[in-house]
Amino acid sequence: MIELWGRKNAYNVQKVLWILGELALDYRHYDLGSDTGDLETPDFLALNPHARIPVMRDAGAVVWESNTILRYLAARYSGGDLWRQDPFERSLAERWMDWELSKLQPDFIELFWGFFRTPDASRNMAQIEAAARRCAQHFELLDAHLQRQPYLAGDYFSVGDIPCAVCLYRYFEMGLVHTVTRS
Ligand SMILES: N[C@@H](CCC(=O)N[C@@H](CS)C(=O)NCC(=O)O)C(=O)O
Repeated sequence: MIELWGRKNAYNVQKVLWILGELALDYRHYDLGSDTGDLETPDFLALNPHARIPVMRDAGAVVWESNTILRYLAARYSGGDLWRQDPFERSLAERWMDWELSKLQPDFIELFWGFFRTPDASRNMAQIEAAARRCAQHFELLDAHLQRQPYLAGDYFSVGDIPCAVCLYRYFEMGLVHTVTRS
């Protein structure tokens, strides 16, 4: 049985919850993280020395880093649907995962933490607005790409769509688009 460690409201855990649902896989979930100290225990550090969630274990094999977990699950369980065998085709999905991790997510997390996780009085609005502008540029780029094709890798849903889509889900569902970028 697959096991997943990480609180459900964590950005990177949501990526893994999505693919587990997408592939209709059974799993056991341990809801932990967020300043409770439970990522610092010897048991958890033995799973992930970086003290971060998500962590997944499948038949004794431990995997951490959300996008790596996505690739693992897609490669192992999607029968080639979400993660293609051909290296070039696979790269069409994977480049968006790397882009999300290195470009989109840092700016989005700055926006999210600066706005939602910071009390009103302590918010640095100039910094928040700068992060919002950078996010808007990233989203315009995504939008332009998706004008040409329905999914990031082409005409099929792939593992490459999940990280960016989790970000977009948060952006729209949490009201950031109205509260920050249009204020
Ligand atoms: N690059 C890592 C980042 C992992 C990460 O920073 N996870 C956050 C949650 S999104 C975390 O562990 N936060 C500490 C906590 O929740 O206590 C990944 O994609 O898995």
